Amino acid sequence: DRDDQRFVEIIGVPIEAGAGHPGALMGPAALRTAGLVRALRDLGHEVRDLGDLTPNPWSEDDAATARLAEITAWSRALADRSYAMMQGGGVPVFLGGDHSLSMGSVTGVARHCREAGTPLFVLWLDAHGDFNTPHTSPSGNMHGMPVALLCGEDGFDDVFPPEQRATVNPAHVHLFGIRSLDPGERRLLRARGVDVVDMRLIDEHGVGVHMRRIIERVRQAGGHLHVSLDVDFLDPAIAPAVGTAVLGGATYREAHLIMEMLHDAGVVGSLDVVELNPFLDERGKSALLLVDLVASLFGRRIIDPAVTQSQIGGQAV
Ligand code: HAR
Ligand code: MN
Ligand code: MN
Ligand code: MN
Repeated sequence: DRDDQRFVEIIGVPIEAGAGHPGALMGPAALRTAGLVRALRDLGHEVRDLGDLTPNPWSEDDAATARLAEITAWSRALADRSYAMMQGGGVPVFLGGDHSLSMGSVTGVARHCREAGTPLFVLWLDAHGDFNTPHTSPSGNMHGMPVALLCGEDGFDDVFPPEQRATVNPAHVHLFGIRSLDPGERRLLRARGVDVVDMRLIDEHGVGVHMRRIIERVRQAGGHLHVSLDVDFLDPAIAPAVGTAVLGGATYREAHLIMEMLHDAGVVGSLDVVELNPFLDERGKSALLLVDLVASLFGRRIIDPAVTQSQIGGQAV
């Protein structure tokens, strides 16, 4: 299942109903403009761009529930599409759109993994825990809730019909880069035993220590790793195109190192790139950085390994 032997399938999910600020629906277009498809093809991958997803029409009669109705329509369409993409054997890349899209993308991946008997792990690169429920959310914004839905928390009964649901074991979720949690989600995360690698741990140990731990775990289980990359994981100085910026995020090299280690491990089977709000970008710099990070995840390196001669203890590194 090494990603460099499989084709890459890209789909845009221009949804912004889960976010407090408009603009994320322009995300897929900005990532294409920044050269995502070309960057992956230059690495030798077969890339298929499926265009943007279209959900079934939803009714917005009631202003109070219109956003939930919209997210429900997108989630159901995306869960089916994500499952079909997984069954097709490629590596799906979901371009957001706000983070509520992961309710659909990961649900489809989880259904595939359940049927294949493959343990599913999720690496959630984000400033936020996204573990609120409708009962705990201070804002009501659904982009702050997808992990809770995926882990089967209460309050999401209307999003998927029972036959479409597929959940993720909270003990298989790794939140990474976290620096903003609300009181309710903090309690829930602790109660469910979710691994939270916050920025304090990253500062103290470096990203490498924790990435090695997570990668080893997925490898030993023979698992599938879904990576969900929220742009606000990155420091807002290098990626300003987010509606919910939080100071103290990942640096340029921390983010690239994560992607490089993931590529070398060959464990990533699906990817979300979410929360890019091009309306808030500075001359495309966030979109361009995201394209470079995805390229690192799919095999771009600084130096050809054949050129590297560094050794530690007589072993090539
Ligand atoms: N935790 C806050 C809330 O629920 C903010 C969530 C913001 N979420 C994202 N995605 N931008 O991570 O409202
Ligand atoms: Mn598979
Ligand atoms: Mn976030
Ligand atoms: Mn998020």
